[in-house]
Amino acid sequence: MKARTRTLIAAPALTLAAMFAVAGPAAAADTTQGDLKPVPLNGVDGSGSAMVWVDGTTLKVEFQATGLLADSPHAAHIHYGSDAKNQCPVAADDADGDGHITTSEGIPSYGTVQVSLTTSGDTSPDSALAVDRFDTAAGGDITYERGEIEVSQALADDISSGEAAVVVHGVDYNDNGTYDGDEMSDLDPSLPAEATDPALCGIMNVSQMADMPAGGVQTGSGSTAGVENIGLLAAGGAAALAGGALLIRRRTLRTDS
Ligand SMILES: [Cu+2]
Repeated sequence: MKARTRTLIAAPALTLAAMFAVAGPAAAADTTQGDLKPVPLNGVDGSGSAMVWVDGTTLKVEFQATGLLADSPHAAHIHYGSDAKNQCPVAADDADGDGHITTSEGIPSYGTVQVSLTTSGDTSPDSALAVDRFDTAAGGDITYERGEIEVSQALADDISSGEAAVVVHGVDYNDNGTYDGDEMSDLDPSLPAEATDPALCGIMNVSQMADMPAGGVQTGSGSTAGVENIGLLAAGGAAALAGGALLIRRRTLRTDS
């Protein structure tokens, strides 16, 4: 009889845990992915791949790229435009016919900067050219991972739709191993065009792989992620009703958009 009593007491706790597991952030994540390919005309012999997980209004982004100008900062962004083609540029997008695709010439294809894929600090479009906070591609390679990137609900929905682009910038037209040249950037006239013209681009299509990577939306680089998860679980029971209301509100917003 004691065992049965215990089971009855334990049951509500299990139910709450199960509710949280279903309504929790990890289960709600949308996964998008795409291959990074050279932007035509820009002389890049590189490649890569990227994944973007959307969990409510929080993003986790991973990308790998090779064949970039080594040891030079490479601005990287998520681009999107509601009135863009949401494709990567083609050679015909060289509007001024100078033989290169500038960042601006790519905007009708991939849209404007929505998220700056910096290694630290701000990730808004304000940091689009924060050259001291982008990966410098040691040996020409970048392995990027960052979680807990907060965006608006509208942008989260746009990315979840599978039409956003990951664009990595920075090329070397004259093949001399550094950003230079007489042609200046269309984004910042104090920088060479080589420093900002797009190198690699990929559209982040909706993925069949539904799972978040190990560590979820946490950066996963230390043991604190586990501690935060324990805190989340502890708060989960009390917050279950509030969380449910939030999910309903999100769905409403999504329907309206
Ligand atoms: Cu960009």
